[in-house]
Amino acid sequence: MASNERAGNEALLIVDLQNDFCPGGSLAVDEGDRIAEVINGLAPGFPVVVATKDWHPPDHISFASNHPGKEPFDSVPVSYGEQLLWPDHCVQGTRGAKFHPSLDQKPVQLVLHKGTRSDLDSYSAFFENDHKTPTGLDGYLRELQVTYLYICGIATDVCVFYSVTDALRLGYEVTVIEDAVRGVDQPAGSVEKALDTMRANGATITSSAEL
Ligand code: VGL
Ligand code: ZN
Repeated sequence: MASNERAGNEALLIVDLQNDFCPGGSLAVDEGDRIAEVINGLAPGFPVVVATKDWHPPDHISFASNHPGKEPFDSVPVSYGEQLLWPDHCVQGTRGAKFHPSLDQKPVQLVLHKGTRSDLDSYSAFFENDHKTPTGLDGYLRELQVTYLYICGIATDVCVFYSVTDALRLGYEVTVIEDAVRGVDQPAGSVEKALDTMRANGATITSSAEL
């Protein structure tokens, strides 16, 4: 099926295509900016397009800078388990938190901000990291009768992975667009592992050319 003939129950979910996750950003993912072109080609064909933004306050719990003596990629125990620490990124209102300029925002209907609370991180587009607090996205998609989700964006092994995992758990049919995702891959091999796990959990992994 050509990308301009998507069915009415299909939505495209673009995860965190923001400056800080692209080359030059504070938590840059290799080639993060390269996926914009692929996404721009696909998005106009979808009846529903949602984009998420990681959107943290400066005192966010996931920033190593807010934990004296800790470095990025260390972890700390928090109320909802272990929190992996990151360089400061996607601070609300900053340039790093903006969508990458190569992303065409015109087809995007809903922009969902996540990770907005100081004391709670959010990798998944559906639930905060306590795995209980919903973002509202499931309700939005259900009301629009969406049952098929095509997921792209950053990072394959973090926010894309957790969004796919929750989407499957919530009963959506999920396809990951392999040439429209990029990962942190820290530690090395985690992108491959994330793809394998998503496939094992029932996601389809495919390329944009096959849509
Ligand atoms: C992400 C690390 C920290 C992501 C967000 O969008 O994958 N990764 N915050
Ligand atoms: Zn974050």
